Amino acid sequence: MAGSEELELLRERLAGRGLDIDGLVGDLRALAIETPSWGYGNSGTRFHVFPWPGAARTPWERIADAALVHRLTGACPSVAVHIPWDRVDDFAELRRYAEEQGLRIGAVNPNLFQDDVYRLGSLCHPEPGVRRQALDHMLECVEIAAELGSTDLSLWLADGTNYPGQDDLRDRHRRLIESLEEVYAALPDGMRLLVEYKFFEPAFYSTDLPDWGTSLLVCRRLGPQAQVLVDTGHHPPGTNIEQIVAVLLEQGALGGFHFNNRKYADDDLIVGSIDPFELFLIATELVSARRDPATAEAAKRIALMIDQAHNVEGKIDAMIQSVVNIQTAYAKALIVDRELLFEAQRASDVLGAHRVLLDAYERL
Ligand code: LRH
Ligand code: MN
Repeated sequence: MAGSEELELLRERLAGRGLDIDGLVGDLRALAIETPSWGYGNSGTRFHVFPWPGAARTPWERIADAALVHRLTGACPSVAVHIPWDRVDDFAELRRYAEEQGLRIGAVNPNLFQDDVYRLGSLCHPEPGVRRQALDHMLECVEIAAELGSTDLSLWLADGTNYPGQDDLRDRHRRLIESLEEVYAALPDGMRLLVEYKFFEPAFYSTDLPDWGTSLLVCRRLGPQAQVLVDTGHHPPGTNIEQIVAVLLEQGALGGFHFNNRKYADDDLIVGSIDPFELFLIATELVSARRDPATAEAAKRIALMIDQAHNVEGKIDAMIQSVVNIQTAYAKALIVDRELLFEAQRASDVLGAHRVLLDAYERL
């Protein structure tokens, strides 16, 4: 690798700033990106699902495709699963199958949004019987995660309302807390509950976990094994996602990402395909926290997961492009001249500081 003119040039320039390129390449090689089983199958919109020839159809095929992406990239040692989409009769066998192919089962995602009984919600539903059914699914997923050797239970709730007055918003929040306290109590040591938020859809008036603040409050209420999951497609347009990431990193409350990109709503497009600069700024916050002794420990345990739907493109090709886009953003973040940045910030050199980031972004 050291042979290429360009790389040599970069090596000298970085060495000039006390940055050892082999060390940076080591950091990049250590970047572990988790791919979603559901990203390998056919997916679409409410308008149509366009079948892709050879797309994975079963949990086994989805894991095999994830293993292929890991062999090709060397950067995706784990695959997230979704229950019941990836339900099998013998989860120990699925675990063995994955491990035989060099893969670890990552986050287990319960599904509380595809059952008829969840019309008015699941863990926040007004009826105790429906909440019980949702809780039983969550508790089953805790067991499945343990059987699969997974340490992350990744929860996204579609729960919400469509009309003002449809339900009591304070009561829904109380039900959410009560339900999650029972789930939290069932978590074995070492297992995390990742609490994902989303500002709307499928609910169109209120969503019970709409934003990072509500997710953080819920996590704080539950305890240290509960952390916030930031899906980069779940914010109103114009939201400063890298600032949310910085605050959660500083609070030691960020447990994971669902990387994807959007132009309008929750479009689940390839990460970095619409706004690569935003992805670079998110990576810059992550690298900064990993370099800061005060936040490094927590920042190293953040799950870097992809969550996308590939409606018109090849699934494996799209996943590899996504991995490369994340690696590229992370590589650019690694070469940010931190000393120069801090100096310019301390000197209130507004554009000087801004140009330090632009320099790294445009250099690679
Ligand atoms: C919801 C979401 C959630 C998954 C689903 C596939 O929009 O981001 O993380 O369960 O997509
Ligand atoms: Mn998501």
